[in-house]
Amino acid sequence: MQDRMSALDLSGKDRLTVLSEAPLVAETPESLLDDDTTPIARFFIRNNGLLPERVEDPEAWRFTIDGEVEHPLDLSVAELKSRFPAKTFRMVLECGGNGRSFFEPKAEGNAWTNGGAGCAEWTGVSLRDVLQAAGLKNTALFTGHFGADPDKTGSVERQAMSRGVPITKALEEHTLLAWTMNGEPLPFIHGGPLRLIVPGWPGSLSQKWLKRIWIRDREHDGPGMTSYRVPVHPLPPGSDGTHGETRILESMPVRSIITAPAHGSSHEAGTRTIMVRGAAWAGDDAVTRVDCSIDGGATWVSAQMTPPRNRYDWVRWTATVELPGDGYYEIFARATDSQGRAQPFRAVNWNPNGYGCNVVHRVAFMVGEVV
Ligand SMILES: Nc1nc2c(c(=O)[nH]1)N[C@H]1C(S)=C(S)[C@@H](COP(=O)(O)O)O[C@H]1N2
Ligand SMILES: [Mo]
Repeated sequence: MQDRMSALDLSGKDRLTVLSEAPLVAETPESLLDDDTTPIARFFIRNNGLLPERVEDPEAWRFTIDGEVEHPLDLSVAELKSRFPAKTFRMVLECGGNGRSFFEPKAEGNAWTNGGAGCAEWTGVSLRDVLQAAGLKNTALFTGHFGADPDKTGSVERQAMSRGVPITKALEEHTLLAWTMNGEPLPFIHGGPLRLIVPGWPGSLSQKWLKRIWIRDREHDGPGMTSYRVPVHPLPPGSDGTHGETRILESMPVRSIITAPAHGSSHEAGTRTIMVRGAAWAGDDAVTRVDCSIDGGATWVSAQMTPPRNRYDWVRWTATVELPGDGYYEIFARATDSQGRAQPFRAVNWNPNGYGCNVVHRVAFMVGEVV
């Protein structure tokens, strides 16, 4: 059996950047997010506690739905598959702290650049269909999610993380109980045999190793519910944030990443055209445009976007950028969402836990010899 304390197991993973060894947290360099569908080998990892016991038979994995329901359910993965229609959606999963390292001064927590995100094909059933079978009572207001992973001290009684969503989010068709990732059985490290996918909102809601959903008549109060909050009134950078009103972080902000060329790459002397490729997504909203600039935002070239396959899929985009000569360049990519919000150049929304940083992505490259 695998040692549950040995957290640093990156087998099957391809050049992820480790941000923390115990618990294991690893992000994907932007240039490795160049595929339309993020391969499992390149999908980021975020654990908050230890790993649960591995199971022999994924079909026999059980989970329960209880609380404010007429008929509490206790179902195996096999029963889920046979009782409810399976759906596949390609959807972004993004850590709530993605982009944190761009805050100044440094905010507390894992120093994500833009690689705490990936876009995979998830197959499962809509949580909504299962909740309908359980029969929601009028008092059903919120969910509480429970996984099998013990917390950092090894206590199975204490959850590593247990967050929840307002019932309206749980009832969206795209909120899935998933057992397949990119057509393969959901890998253990990504929460297999069964996990939640709550798209567009912080990844912490997408409970891995799912054992229980508690339907509640009030906001859930599990570990993790007091974090993932952002200030209602803007704070001066570096303040301790112990004062002032906060709200729960829900939809993630619009973000684009440049996946080619790679940061720090060199291109042949005389190169005058660069094909820029990337991805963009916007939490609950749609991406309406992506623009690129090589002059710090003085002029912009608009990107061609491939339409998303379904809601919560990312947009892949390309832009052709003309270069006036050899030398050093910085490309910026800036996405705009369906509410007209574009990515900012500066992270003026500083907060102690470093949420919501979506500054434009910058990639520097050279054409020709370094002089
Ligand atoms: N049971 C459990 N589920 C969890 C976590 C965890 O520590 N334990 N981490 C959450 C966080 S913070 C994120 S960002 C995503 C990461 O999913 P991944 O490791 O598959 O990329 O899982 C979420 N689900
Ligand atoms: Mo996260």
